[in-house]
Formats: sequence, structure tokens, C-alpha cells
Amino acid sequence: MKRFFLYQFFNSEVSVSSLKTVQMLRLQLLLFLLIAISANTVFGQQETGKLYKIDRYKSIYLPLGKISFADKVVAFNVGDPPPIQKYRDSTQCLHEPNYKNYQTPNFTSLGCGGSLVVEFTDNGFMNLPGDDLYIFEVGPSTESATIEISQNGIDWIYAGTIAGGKSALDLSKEGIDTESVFYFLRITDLKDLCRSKSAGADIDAIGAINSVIKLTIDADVLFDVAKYELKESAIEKLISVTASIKKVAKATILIEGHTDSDGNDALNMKLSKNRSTAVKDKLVEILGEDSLYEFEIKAYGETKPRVPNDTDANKQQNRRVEITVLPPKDYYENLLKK
Ligand SMILES: [Ca+2]
Ligand SMILES: [Ca+2]
Repeated sequence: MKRFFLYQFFNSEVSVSSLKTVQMLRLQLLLFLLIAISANTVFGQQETGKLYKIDRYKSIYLPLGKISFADKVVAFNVGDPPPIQKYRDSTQCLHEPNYKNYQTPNFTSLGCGGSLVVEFTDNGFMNLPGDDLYIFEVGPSTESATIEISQNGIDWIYAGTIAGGKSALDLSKEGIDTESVFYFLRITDLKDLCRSKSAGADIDAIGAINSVIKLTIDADVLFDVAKYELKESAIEKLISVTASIKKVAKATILIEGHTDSDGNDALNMKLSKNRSTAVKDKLVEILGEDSLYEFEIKAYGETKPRVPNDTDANKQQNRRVEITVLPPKDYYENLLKK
């Protein structure tokens, strides 16, 4: 239909007097088509970071967009008294926020003193510059709750309290290190409001501002002993790794190389550096030169073992390349400008 119209337009017979107008129109149409095409290529580029509404006036920017949110409910211990049935669906606290109004049960009410454990499955979170977590608490009143975090779902660390509309947490305030990646979060209601249809804190979403994707690759899969040329079988592994990286269109990718304790310290340092570089070069090749990823390399040699280098199995665990997909550098640069 569209094509037919264009054909008609470009081939229409016209009188000399209206020729000028038609030429103008043709030019305008061509311009319009050109703009439409270039707009497509710009907007076709998937944008990673996203603004989420907090209230009527404010929004918060999550630099890794929709992957930033908690993905899975691990446990829900509803408080006492509990909220009414329609506010008790624990899965309503997952994924992107979608609160409409108090009547629509698009959130989870914890009940008085209730607690909820969620897991991040396609991302983790860390203590990086600025606020690290944001809890989307909704409903007519903001109730306070404590937040604890965990790397494994077993050992928990206190991470702060949300209260009085303060829903952002900076993990550095609790002295949490800047290396650990966390995958679990527990939120426990502090019994502010127990006599309500939606007793306990009302959670619409749990977002990681400093969201990361962490991938650890066994170095034996990538390299032969003491070598830094990628093995044939490594390519397939790195292609599967890029599938995870591509969940975000723009990011800083940190590649860290580690060895076991066999051999000379300085040589191990050099080896881990060469190996990280080889992984970086291959990832650049697979992801494409013009992609929006920035790379950083860190070599640790044998200085940061995961486990003691006392058995062959442990040594194998220590020989590894860690890839962390972090919020893009310009996100932090913008934070500094504020
Ligand atoms: Ca997620
Ligand atoms: Ca922080």
C-alpha cells in the first residue's frame, strides 16, 4: 500500500505550473524518509539505563535498566497480623515497579513484622560509588523496614534501614567492602503500622542501582598450562559469555586474571595479565568494535586465591578469569558532576 502510494507520487503526471510544488513535496518526502531511517538506527540501539518513577515528582535512574531488579522470591514469612489476602502475593515485589494505586495489588505487603527474602538471578549488586540499592515502597504510608544482604543466602549482613520515605541505601555507610557481589536481600518489617489492610511495609520492587553481572571462567577451559593463547574450545565459551554481557547495551567490563600458586610470583602476574588481555581482545572481536562497552583489565597473579592452594582441585578453582559487567563509567562521571 505504502509502496503503491510512493510509486504514484513519483510517477504522477503534473502540469508545469504545479511542478515546483511537486518538486518541493518530493524533496520533503525524501527528507522525511531519511530522517525516519536515521531515527530508526538511533532508537533501534537498545538503551540500557532507565528512569523509574518514585512518586509524582521524582524518578530514579538505574544504569543497567530492567535487569537491576530482584528476580525470585526465596522465602516469605508473612507478619502477624497479616495483610488482607489480595496484598499477600509475594511475587508482586519482583521485577520492574508497576504500582498504580492502593486498590490494585501490584505490590507485596509484608504484614506486621513480616520478612521477605529475594534473589537476584541475572544480576548481583555491589558497594560502588553512590547509592547502591533502592526499595520501591508504596501505598498510603511509608513503613520502616531493615535490609540485610547476602552473597550466598546463608550468611547475612545488615545493610541499613528504610524509613520515612528514605528508600535508597548506600552500602558504604555500613562499611561493606567494595569487592563482594551480593545476590540475596532480606527485608524485615519494623512493625510501624500493624492495623491496616496492608499491614507491614508495602514493596513494589527492589532495585540495584549498582547492579553488576559477574561471570567466572575456569582458566583451564580457556588456556593450556602456562600459555596465554586462547584454546580452540575457549571461543565457544566466550561466545556464551557475550550472551550474558549483551543483556546490557552499554557497560564497563572488568576482566580480572588469577593463577594458582605454582611457579614464580612475577611470572604468574605476567601470565594473568597476558591471559586477561587475550580474553579482552576476543570479547572485543565478538561484541564488535563499535559496541558501547569499555574494557578494563586487572592482573592479580596468585595474590588473590579463592581457596587455599593446598589440593589440585583447589588450585583449579584459583586458576580463573573473572568478568564483571558494571554500570557504564559515564554514569559515575555524571554522579560526580551533581
Ligand atoms: Ca534482575
Ligand atoms: Ca555505595
